[in-house]
Amino acid sequence: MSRPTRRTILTAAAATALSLGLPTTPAEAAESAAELPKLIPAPASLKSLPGKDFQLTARSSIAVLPAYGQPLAAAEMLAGVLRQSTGFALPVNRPSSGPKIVLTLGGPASLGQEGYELTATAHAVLIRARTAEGLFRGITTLRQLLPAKVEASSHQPGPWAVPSVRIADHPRFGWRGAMLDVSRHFFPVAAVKRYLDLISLYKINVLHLHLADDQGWRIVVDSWPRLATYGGSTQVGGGAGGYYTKRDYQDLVAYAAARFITIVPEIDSPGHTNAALASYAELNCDGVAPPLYTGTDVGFSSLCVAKPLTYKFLDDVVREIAEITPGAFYHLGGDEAHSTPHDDYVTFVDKLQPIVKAHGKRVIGWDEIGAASLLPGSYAQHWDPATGNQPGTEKARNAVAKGAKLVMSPASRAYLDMKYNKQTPLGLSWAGYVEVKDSYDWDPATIVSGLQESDIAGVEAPLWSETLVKIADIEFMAFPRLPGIAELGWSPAASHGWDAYKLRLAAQAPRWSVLGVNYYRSTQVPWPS
Ligand code: TNX
Repeated sequence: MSRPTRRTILTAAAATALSLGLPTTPAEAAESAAELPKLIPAPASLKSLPGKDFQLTARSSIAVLPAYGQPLAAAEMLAGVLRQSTGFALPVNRPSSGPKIVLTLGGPASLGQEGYELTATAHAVLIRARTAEGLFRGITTLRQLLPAKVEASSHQPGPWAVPSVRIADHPRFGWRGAMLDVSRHFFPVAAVKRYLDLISLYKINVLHLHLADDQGWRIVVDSWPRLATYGGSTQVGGGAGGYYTKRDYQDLVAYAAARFITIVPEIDSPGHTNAALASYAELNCDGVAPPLYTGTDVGFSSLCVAKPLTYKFLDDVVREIAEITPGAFYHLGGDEAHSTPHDDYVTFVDKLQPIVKAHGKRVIGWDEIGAASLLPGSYAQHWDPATGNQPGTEKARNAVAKGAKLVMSPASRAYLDMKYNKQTPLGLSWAGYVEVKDSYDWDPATIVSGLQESDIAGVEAPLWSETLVKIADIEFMAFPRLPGIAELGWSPAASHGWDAYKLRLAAQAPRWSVLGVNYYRSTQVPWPS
């Protein structure tokens, strides 16, 4: 990123002014005006332009070309955000005399599916992209270029300036995920929507929902109704649990899609299946249903690999979930199957994959699935905390050797459920403490040895919920770490650097305050007071 470099000899008065943060000379004033806006994720290219800032006013409007279809939906969503806080009418595609925001479909092929260009001058903000998705990502950037109070849900006083800039941007990786465990504790639709709103601000494009584990089955399957009604009737600690109806799930899928986020459903198997085994005795090898489980142990349950009924069950489950999932992937779990003998595990993964394929989905699983042969186009999710060549990292290389691409979620970096430090009241620490710098300061392509950039599909930040019961808990663990993972997924490796990042991160805090986000005030970050 380029920054104007100009040396000025300071007078004493100027030095005082400087220490107060005031512009000193006209040249200094120009230089501070040219300070780059603090964006997360950092765009691929960002340059200050000379000339006055753009000002959104009561006479501004939003213009879209073409004036129909998805670009119009993106424009209406932007107008919805801006009208609430500015109180301006901001008509869409009706002539007005003030400075305009213009959204256009088009631009060079190099922008790709999610890329965009944004040019802000005194006259207009122009966002150009080849897809509605690209326009949406550009709108996300525009929101960060406006003052933090633009995120408020009530009228705020202006001014509403956008610095004069030129941005050309596209993501490094196609998969930039967040995972939410709704099994250990159940989170209602409204909480998941809130999380979708927050992650979309950082250009996250996948929400992986961990829908079934030992402690709860959280989605209706009509052909096996007790999974939800009985298997979903409790959670860690013995509370009431809950589950999504198909309509709830479809509501979440649509809400996510409006933010260009794809929902990836996970039904963990063959381990982590106590809720299913408790719901149907016939799924157990011995025909006896275990009790529901409300503790936090892992690795004690397994589907019965030898029983044909197991695959009839999975065929029904995958079919019903695939029917209501427009995204390409079905996550079959596959982690910590400590009670499934190794040969059985491989047999199981071999048998489940064609079922997933038959229902039109591609497979993703935790990286243990590399023990089996993998169908072309499969992804494996690397979660072991090990780095470099350490034991544990071979699972990622195995999966790549089987033809899979990797979603990188190393627990020692990307797990949002790890405590920040010893004092953190929530979370676990089996993978160590993960402070904000730890979660940001790594490279998805090099954290495990022996991988190429092209082996990496992207990154994902999992949030397991053994200790989390409410949305404020989710927020506290995700913020401020989630924006860092989002940046690792989006921004070019060359833009990486903690010293600059921590300033950009600090600049997000006023936005979180306006949005009421319960974030952790890490001492590593120079928060504005
Ligand atoms: C390991 S990571 C698990 C989960 C736990 C998590 C807690 C992985 C694929 N499995 O079952 O919830 O640790 O951090």
